[in-house]
Amino acid sequence: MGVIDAADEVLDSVASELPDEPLLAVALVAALVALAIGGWLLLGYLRRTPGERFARLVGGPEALAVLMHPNPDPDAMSCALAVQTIAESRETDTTLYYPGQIRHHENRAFETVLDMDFERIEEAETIEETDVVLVDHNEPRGFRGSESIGPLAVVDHHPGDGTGREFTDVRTDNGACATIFSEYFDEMGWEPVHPDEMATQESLDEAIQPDTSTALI
Ligand SMILES: [Mn+2]
Repeated sequence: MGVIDAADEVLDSVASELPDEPLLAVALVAALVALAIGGWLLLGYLRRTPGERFARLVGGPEALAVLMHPNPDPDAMSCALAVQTIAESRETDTTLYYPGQIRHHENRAFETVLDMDFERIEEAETIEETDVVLVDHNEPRGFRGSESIGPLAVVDHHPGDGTGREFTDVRTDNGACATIFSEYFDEMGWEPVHPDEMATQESLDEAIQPDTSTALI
């Protein structure tokens, strides 16, 4: 409604005053229709929440890399898990990478208890995927060739100038990057699944699994 109705009205009024030249008339109508469709698409795009735009983006490529900052902490790890959850619900294979080490006891426990599968990298070549999403930092660092990575998307809460090619959501007033991803899930209408309901859940797409919600909290 709205744009379409308005375009209809315009088309009607134009039709009554169409020039006698048939080609010109056709061109005029075609231009108006193109304008109406363009406006409608633009409105749809603007109305989409950041979470929905992010989900569409990471659902695009066949394979996706998620990059955490060096020596990742629970915030970085939970965000990487959140990206994986969203991307894999859209059939995008996802690999989670980190430079440095996961050494602190609490960080190791986080990785073990939540049964996460992270790839440690020392150089950029290890990342095979073309599309990289950066979480909890906005400029790749801490490995050889990090400057060669041009991220597809950046989601972060630290100050800095790093941006993604197609998507940048940096909220420096947020205490945690995980808060941003919790909002994405909220905006998309995803609900957490209770561990007891895992077995009976028909599809785990568009549902937040216990590991992911635990990590984000
Ligand atoms: Mn953080």
